[in-house]
Amino acid sequence: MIKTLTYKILEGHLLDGPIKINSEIGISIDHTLTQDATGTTAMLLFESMGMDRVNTKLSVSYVDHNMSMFGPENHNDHLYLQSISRKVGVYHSRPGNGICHQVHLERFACPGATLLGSDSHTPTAGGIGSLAIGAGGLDVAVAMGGGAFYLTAPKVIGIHLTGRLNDWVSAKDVILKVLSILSTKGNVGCVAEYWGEGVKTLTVPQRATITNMGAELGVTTSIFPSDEQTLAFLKAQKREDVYMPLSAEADAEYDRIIEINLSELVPLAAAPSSPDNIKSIAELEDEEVHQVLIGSCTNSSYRDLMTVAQTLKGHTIHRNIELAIAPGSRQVLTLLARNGALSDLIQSGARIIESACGPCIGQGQSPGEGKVSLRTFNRNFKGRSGTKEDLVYLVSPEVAAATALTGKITDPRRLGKLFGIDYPGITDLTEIPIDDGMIEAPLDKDEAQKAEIFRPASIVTPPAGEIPPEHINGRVLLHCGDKITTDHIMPAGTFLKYRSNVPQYSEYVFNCFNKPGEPTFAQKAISLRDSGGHGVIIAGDSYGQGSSREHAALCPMFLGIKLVIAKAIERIHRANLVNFAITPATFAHPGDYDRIKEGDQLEVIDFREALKTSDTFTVKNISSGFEFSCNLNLSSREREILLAGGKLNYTKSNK
Ligand code: MIC
Ligand code: SF4
Repeated sequence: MIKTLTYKILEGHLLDGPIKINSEIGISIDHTLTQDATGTTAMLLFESMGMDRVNTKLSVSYVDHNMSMFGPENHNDHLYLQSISRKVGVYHSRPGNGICHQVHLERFACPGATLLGSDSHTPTAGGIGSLAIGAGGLDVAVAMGGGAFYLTAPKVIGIHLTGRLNDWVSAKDVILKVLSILSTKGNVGCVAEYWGEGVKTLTVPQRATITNMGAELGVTTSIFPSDEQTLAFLKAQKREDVYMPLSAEADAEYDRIIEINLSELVPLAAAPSSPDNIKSIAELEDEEVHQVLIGSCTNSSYRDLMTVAQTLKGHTIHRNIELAIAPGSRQVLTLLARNGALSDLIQSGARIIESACGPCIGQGQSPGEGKVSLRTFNRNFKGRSGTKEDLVYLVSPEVAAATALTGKITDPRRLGKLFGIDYPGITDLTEIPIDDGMIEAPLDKDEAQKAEIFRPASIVTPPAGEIPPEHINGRVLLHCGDKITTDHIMPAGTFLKYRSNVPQYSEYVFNCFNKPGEPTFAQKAISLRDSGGHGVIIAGDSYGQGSSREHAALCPMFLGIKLVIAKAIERIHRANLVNFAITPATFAHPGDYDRIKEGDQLEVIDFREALKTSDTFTVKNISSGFEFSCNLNLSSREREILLAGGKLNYTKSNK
């Protein structure tokens, strides 16, 4: 077989094989990344496994998500993370230093390395040629301890790039184009690998925009070769020592090839409320907009923000628009401050917010109801902005800047005619003053022994899982449709501050489905759990897409959910369910989904026995008197984890 770049890196890291498409493999992890919203739990689980020192080449903890600090919880988390990082050997990027993926790309990511991160946009580092994968915090904790990471040996989709982007067309338009072809569904177990002449025309930050939002495809990761562009980026970051050229073998065998001619792309948008609802800006022009937000781990590079600054320079934003900018890293913000671009942005009327995730995770800047918000972010799931009925479009920085000036969705290619604005044509800097003062190195082993971990009362050790019941005595607590995201299961935004307290956070499970005056999902689940019943979730396609947050499994586990039956379940969430002893199953006949209602009593006899050996089990719907069959697509390792009552118990007993 002629090798893809993905398989070259996988083979170089193989611990448990053999590599055969669709079979489970274990790989070694060189680097890990955690952020505060998932990292506190990851670190607590690391401790619960009895670990006291990381066993990777590099582990970094970032504080970038929970930054609003209403109440003491967020600050407590920050201090816990700082203290445990120092002790267990993890670098700690302090609040203010920037968004994990942007900072990791700038300061740590290496071509050819494997990176596992407790955040679904970890594949950003694929822009530099890392094999970078998002996972639940428990999987990352195991990798921090030196354990293998298990994944399905992927199919590789080769995305062949030719041509060169035209002025005002952006890397964001490339990934939006890919999303229009592949959609957010049906790509589980695939990697998107970019190759071809067009690759050479894209800088590392542009590539990182593409691999970042590759997460929305539902692929395991996305990756670019490492070449002259990679070397130039690393030189500017004074890290050329980690450079190595990397590419697929000539005529590598891809499972599918997608052709994209960069020269033919036009400005695009993901319309409300899915990242694959792609429209051309030309189709949307003249739609009134009230908010423009620029930043996030997708579009925070120097080039992106300089392009915005140059476009807005000397103009005031339209009277209908509120514009806010969250630069992705302290490095980028400092560069803008030093060269005067920050003052151009401020002059134009932009509100500068801190270098963090901010509004991307619903921490402020929620739009008014029915008011269109244009964002350079990567997700526009309904309600993620903090406004229930929001209308969020995802666009490039170029479209965002043009729209900020006109108050209507605007094709930036018209800016010359409208305002006499020329294409800024920003290029990356070849030399950057480096300052890692906000990245704290861990203590050495001896000093670490004496160091204390900060343990405030707001941080509660997550509960361990239970062995699955012998028989399921279940009730359907929720019957939900397609594309239920982990944001629907476990909301972030203002609830983020409860991430370190599972019992408290669990009160908000499926909050978006709760109706005023009726018992909440959590209340129904707890009363069922306490009366000895087992909660069951029935779902459609792409269940659990989006974020890697393991709380979307951990909190339902706490509420007594034992089984999820869906038409299809997304990769990271499925792994999280197994890790927390909730069995993920799929309908053998997807049509059975329509025959089940909320409140139905379901029974599975010999459920535990089925988990041991069988690939299917039969569910009896007592309420309507029919039986249906479910598939269990479990590896033998996953069976063992489920039967042990989750990965924490499994890892402890296998130490
Ligand atoms: C997101 O973009 O949804 C997040 C917040 O970064 C999550 C992680 C989390 O929920 O903490 C992700 O993408 O994994
Ligand atoms: Fe942060 Fe948004 Fe990126 Fe998630 S997608 S890491 S919330 S900036």
